[in-house]
Amino acid sequence: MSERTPGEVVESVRTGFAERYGHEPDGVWSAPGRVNLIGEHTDYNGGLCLPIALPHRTYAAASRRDDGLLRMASAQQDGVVEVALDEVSPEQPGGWGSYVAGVLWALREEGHDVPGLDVFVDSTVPVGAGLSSSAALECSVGAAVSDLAGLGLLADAGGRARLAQACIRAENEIAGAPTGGMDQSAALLSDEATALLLDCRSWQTEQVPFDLASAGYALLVTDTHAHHELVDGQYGSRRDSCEEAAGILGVDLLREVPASELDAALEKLTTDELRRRVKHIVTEIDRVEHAVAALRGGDLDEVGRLFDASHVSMRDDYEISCEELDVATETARQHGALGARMTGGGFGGSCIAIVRTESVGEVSRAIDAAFAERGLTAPSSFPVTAAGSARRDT
Ligand code: GAF
Repeated sequence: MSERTPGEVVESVRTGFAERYGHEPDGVWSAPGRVNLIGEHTDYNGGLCLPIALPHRTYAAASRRDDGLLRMASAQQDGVVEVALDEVSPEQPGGWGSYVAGVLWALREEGHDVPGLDVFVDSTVPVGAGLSSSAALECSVGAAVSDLAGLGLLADAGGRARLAQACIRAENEIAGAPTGGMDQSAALLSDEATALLLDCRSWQTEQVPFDLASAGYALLVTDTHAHHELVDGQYGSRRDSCEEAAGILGVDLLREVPASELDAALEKLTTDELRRRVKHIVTEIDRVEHAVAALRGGDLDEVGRLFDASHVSMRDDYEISCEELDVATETARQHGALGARMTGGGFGGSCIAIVRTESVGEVSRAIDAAFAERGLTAPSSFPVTAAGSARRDT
């Protein structure tokens, strides 16, 4: 986990830019990673989710070019990747550059006049940890393009929502990851000390107060360091199952199945697997509504119970957990967490737990010990608070 301050990363990204390109950047923009409090795999079903933005951010130093060329470099990658904006496609430039180039491509597809760019990025969001490093990259670049092309998309929630949609298209259509939009929305629309209640059917948002510290609690994130890769087929196969089930049930999106009609819907499905997948989605959307009510009512015990129920649903019905996530969440509970659940796409990545502030060290050490006992790679645990969204830094 990087301990660099935002000011240090802004400085280092400016220096890295100047070293690569031989001139100063026009500015530096940044966007956060996220953890989702609850509402997993609901976004592509038009459902509800409740992410917070992390203090960890990706920073993009950028300057305009007038020749339609995009050049990209990163503190975390070797070399400079180049592509002409007219040639951006799912094959070009490929690799990490697709997440950058895809954003410029998508904004052009939306009819915006987007110039070429020199970009240098650096990040404090752990990569492959399920903390949304891809969306942080897309949205930091999207913020830079919006300002440098004079699009004004950062000025209000409507513009930010349009920029989020462009970043979602970049990820789906150029980077080839069939994700659902929660992460880009979190990176662009979150506020400090609040969680973002996101309705992924209407794309309406509401801010829900999220300040565990004043109640004596902390949100502990554990990066299990277990493999997490969204383009490896498992995520897509869950999405396919949901679309298949929606087809059988005669709805466009599983969001249209109310929790009160779940049993009747399950009877219509043809396989146990489809029944389990639908059960997770319908109950998870319901849990988001209850979690929002519990947070608004200051009932953290209930939020913890909902975290636990969500984890069980993802482990047993959606089948996206793994040994590391189960061990970390179970250990956190045994050491007094009000609740714990995996967060993000699953199959590795991170989990979250609500723990008493004074127990953060004890719970982290207990998780380390449980991993060591089982011969699992050592995890990293760290408390987080809800941070702000994409912005211009200099
Ligand atoms: C990943 C995806 F990118 C999101 O769209 C969402 O589906 C999430 O997994 C699961 O809730 O982060």
